Amino acid sequence: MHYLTAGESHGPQLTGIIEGLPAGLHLSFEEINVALAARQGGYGRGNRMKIEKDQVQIVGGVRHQITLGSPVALVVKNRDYSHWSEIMDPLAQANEKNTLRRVERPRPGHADLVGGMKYRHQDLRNVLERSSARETTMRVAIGNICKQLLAQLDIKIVGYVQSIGSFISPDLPQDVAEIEERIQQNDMRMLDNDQIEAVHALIDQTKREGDTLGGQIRVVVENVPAGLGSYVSYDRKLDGKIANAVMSMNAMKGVSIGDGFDVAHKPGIQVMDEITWDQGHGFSRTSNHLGGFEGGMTNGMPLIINAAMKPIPTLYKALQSVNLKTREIQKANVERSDTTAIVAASIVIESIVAIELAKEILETFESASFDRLKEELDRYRQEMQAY
Ligand code: EPS
Repeated sequence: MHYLTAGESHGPQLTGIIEGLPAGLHLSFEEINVALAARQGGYGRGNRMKIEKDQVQIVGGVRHQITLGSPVALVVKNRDYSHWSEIMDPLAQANEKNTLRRVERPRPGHADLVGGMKYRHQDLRNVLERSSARETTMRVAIGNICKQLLAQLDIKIVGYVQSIGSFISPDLPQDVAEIEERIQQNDMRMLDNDQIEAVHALIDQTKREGDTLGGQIRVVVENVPAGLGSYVSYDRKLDGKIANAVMSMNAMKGVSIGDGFDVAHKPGIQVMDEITWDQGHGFSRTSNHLGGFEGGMTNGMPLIINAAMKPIPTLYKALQSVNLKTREIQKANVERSDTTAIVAASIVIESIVAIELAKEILETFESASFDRLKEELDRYRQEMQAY
């Protein structure tokens, strides 16, 4: 399975095509729209999210809510395009009026400057329109389809906010249902409700200062069969593929598995997960420091993937930049933005991990028909248990 997205932040629409989904998969479009709404939410988002009401349209590959095995084509319209239709018109020739909102003072930390240098753009709007995290809308739609596929194979996944500023979730539950219940009780997708008021205050204060915040995200996946991915070649290691995909999300600066960077300063006895066996489950581990991966393969324990997001680079209190035309030192362009998009990012990273897992499963097992895929996976699970 592979996919492609296209579309600019203030262009007419976002478009996605997924190739390689099995036929016979039942899809709920309501569920995709719920995920899109969740991506728009969270405390600390800016005004763009008040304009948009993201809804997916399916324009290929599905009939009567069931996939056909042909490419699935998706569209999400940008409502904001009505305000930008002249400036973003794909067909009109450039003139004085439709080039008014030029961006010439690149924002430090954004793709603006290097994107302009690489693609020879003098108006950096040509970079920011595509490098904007608006693109992740389509990845959430595609990710939710993959999440539905995984759910129908009894694999559950959830992404949540592990930390923002100095507020860190105290414990590490690995039970997806428990995590879901706890994060639905607040608008930060955090485990600990008691912290939320203080987190809101931090975001409000940061906004007043014209500044932004990043944070950490954790994704937990439950009931993944052992043996996905492979140790035999570097490019078949599933933890590597997931890390690559997580880093493809805007603003991610770190990715780790299980105890992550902490393993570097712990002795081996505290890091390895001891092996146990029982008749009902077969082999398992007594702990999960390694986050469900050994030798680049899933080991049957829950997957734990962590991601570190840098603060959004668009600052209302602009940092130093250089004007592309005059070469004068000036403040960077100020574009409308969010104080933090960490909640949105937790949905996006969850989606990205779902996509990578779905890809791996569809590559490992026969995948023309969803029912046959399920039968094969069930047989494989039995074999793993009996080993
Ligand atoms: C985003 C849409 C964008 C930003 C944000 C994420 O909308 P606009 O640029 O119209 O305000 O809110 O993108 C950025 C912060 C960025 O630097 O690109 C979205 O849909 O998630």
